Amino acid sequence: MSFISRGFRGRDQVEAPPERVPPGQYVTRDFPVLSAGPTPRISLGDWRFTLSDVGGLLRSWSWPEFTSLQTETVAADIHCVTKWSKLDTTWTGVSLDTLLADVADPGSQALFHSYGGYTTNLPLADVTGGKAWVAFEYEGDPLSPAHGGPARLLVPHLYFWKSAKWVNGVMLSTVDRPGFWESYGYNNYGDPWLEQRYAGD
Ligand SMILES: Nc1nc2c(c(=O)[nH]1)N[C@H]1C(S)=C(S)[C@@H](COP(=O)(O)O)O[C@H]1N2
Ligand SMILES: [Mo]
Repeated sequence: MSFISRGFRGRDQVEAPPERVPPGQYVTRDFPVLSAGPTPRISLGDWRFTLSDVGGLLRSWSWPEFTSLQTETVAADIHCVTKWSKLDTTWTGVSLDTLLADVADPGSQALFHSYGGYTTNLPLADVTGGKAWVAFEYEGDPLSPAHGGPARLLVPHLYFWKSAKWVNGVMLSTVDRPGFWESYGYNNYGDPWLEQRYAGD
C-alpha cells in the first residue's frame, strides 16, 4: 500500500473545479520558477522588442515606446508541462494584435526569442485574436526577473513553456521551425487540454 494516496494534497496543492484543470495537472497556490538557464538581467535602457520577418527587421520598440502602447489586463489560468497549474493569475501587457496591427503580410508562424537565447514557436493564429500578450506586470507589480521580467510572452491556452520569459522579439514566417523545448522532444503545439506534452502525444 502506498503511503501517499492518489487523493493526497500537499500544503501547496489546492482543490479546484475539475473543469478548470487539464488532464494530469494539479493546482498549486505557489508560483514555481522554471528556467533552463540563468536569469538574464536586462536594464530598461537597453531593452528592446523587435518584430522581424525573413526580409529583416520590421520594427522595434524601446521600453518607453513599448509601455506606452495600449495595454490590457488579463486574468488567466496557467498550466506547466511539469504538471502544476495556477488559477486566476493576472497580467498586464500589450496584445500581439496591437504589435502586429501594421504588418501587411505576417505569414503563418511566429518564432519568439528571448534574452539568454530561449526560443519557442507557435502558429500565428495562436498568438492573434486576443490569445497572447507581452506582459510586463504580474498582479499589478512589475514582472520580477525570475518570472521573466522586464517582459515575457503570455499564451495561457498552451503549456507554459510557450510563454517565453525575457522575450525580446518575434520572427514572423511561413515556415514552422521548432523552438528550444520543441527541438528537445516537447510537443510542437502543446495543448494542455489534449495533454500534448511530448512529440507524438
Ligand atoms: N526564456 C525562457 N522562457 C521560459 C523558460 C525558460 O527556461 N527560458 N521556461 C518555460 C517553462 S518550461 C515554463 S513552465 C515557464 C515557467 O515560468 P515561471 O518560471 O514564471 O513559472 O516559463 C517558460 N518560459
Ligand atoms: Mo514548463
